[in-house]
Amino acid sequence: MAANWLYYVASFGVIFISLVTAKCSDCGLSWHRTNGNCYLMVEEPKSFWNAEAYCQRLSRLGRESHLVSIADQQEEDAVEAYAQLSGHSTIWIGYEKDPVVGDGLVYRWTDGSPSVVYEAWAGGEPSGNGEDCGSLRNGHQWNDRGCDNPYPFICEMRGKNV
Ligand SMILES: [Ca+2]
Ligand SMILES: [Ca+2]
Repeated sequence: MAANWLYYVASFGVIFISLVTAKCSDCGLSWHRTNGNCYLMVEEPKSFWNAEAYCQRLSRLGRESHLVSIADQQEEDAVEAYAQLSGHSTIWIGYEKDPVVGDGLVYRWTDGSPSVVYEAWAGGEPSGNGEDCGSLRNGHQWNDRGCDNPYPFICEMRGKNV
């Protein structure tokens, strides 16, 4: 009886892991998978909007791709760890000054995620003054930069059920 019980628990574990793995297996081999989302570091520097357009072109059936959005500390930690592998001093993230709100330094995510819920600006940032697009500075903490500047960037493909 105890052996049967163990067998069922083990089977469930294998099925569960298979489902979690399958959820991200259609991102593509070069994507970095964590917490049900997939991230892709693109080394070729592009302006903010060219970077966002590049990420959108990587969308797959039912899975939108955009510049990375950072929803909470857990995702911040995951994205920082991934970003630091590349060693770039500035990397675009998908956070842009909300043109509807104007000059109020209110930001929004390009993928439509709820904004202003979680932010990790460096001290004194966002500085504004024509810097309207968000970046990761030295792999951690955020800094607004001029959107036309070309930087490497991280795309995110969200999980199917997110
Ligand atoms: Ca995200
Ligand atoms: Ca700034």
